[in-house]
Amino acid sequence: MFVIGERINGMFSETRRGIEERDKKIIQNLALRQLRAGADALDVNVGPTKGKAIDNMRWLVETIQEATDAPLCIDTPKFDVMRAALELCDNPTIINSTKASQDALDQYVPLAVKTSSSLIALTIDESGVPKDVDGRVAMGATIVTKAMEHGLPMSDLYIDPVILPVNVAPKQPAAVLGAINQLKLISDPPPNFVLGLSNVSQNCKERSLLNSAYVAMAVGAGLNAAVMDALDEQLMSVAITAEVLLEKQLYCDDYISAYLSNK
Ligand code: THG
Repeated sequence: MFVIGERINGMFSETRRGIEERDKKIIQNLALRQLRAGADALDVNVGPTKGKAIDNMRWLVETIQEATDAPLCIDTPKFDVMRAALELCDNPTIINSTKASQDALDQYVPLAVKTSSSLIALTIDESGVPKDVDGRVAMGATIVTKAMEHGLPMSDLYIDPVILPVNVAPKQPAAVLGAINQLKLISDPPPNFVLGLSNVSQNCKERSLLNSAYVAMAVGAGLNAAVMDALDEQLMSVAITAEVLLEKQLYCDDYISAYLSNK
């Protein structure tokens, strides 16, 4: 499982304060704690911070890169902010994200190819998030076709079938799993599959339990990456265990520590 730590996001009050007060220690500590807990990459999202998004994003990228050379996952819906961040990134980078409309794909897929970045593409277009499996599969097919057209290898493409909170959209968790199952079959080799896992439990009680149960189900459907809370030990252990049970990782008596120390 490719774990993208979610904590460097202005949605969290501690991170927001770090960005607004230009407090490098807060951000660098969050970066290192997530990597120590098993994150492979770090999501970088300015969220609802004061100031210009482009300045905040540039500062975040530079601040994190002073502390680590882990891959960054630049999380912004704004193309100019994305381009500015990619210019500063020294290491392999993930573009998070593009929508599945033709115009957006024609902008973002060439940007990924030109900058040798991976690309997360959401199954969202002008009409929003599809309500069912079929809508997601149709958009996933559009994304794969565009990636092939522009020469982006499937190993660099991550399809995100967009999970919504279970308390307001109770049919969506199952629809997302159905979409991953079907989309795995449309291309050989298949692309990667990613989710913003914590979305599923937003504004719910028992967040860790919901996230943990869902990650096990999603890994079973074919999920191989997630923007997730790497600092939640139970969640990380369940994700690793799900992979052991599908023989994506080898079992040994100490498989959790073996997995984490192999990072
Ligand atoms: N897909 C992709 N990227 C994404 C998402 C996605 N990036 C952003 C988001 N969705 C995933 N990251 C988060 C980060 C935080 C929360 C949810 C998803 C979250 N935050 C607390 C809340 O809203 O309750 C913040 C409050 C706090 O603790 O301070 O839940 O879907 N590709």
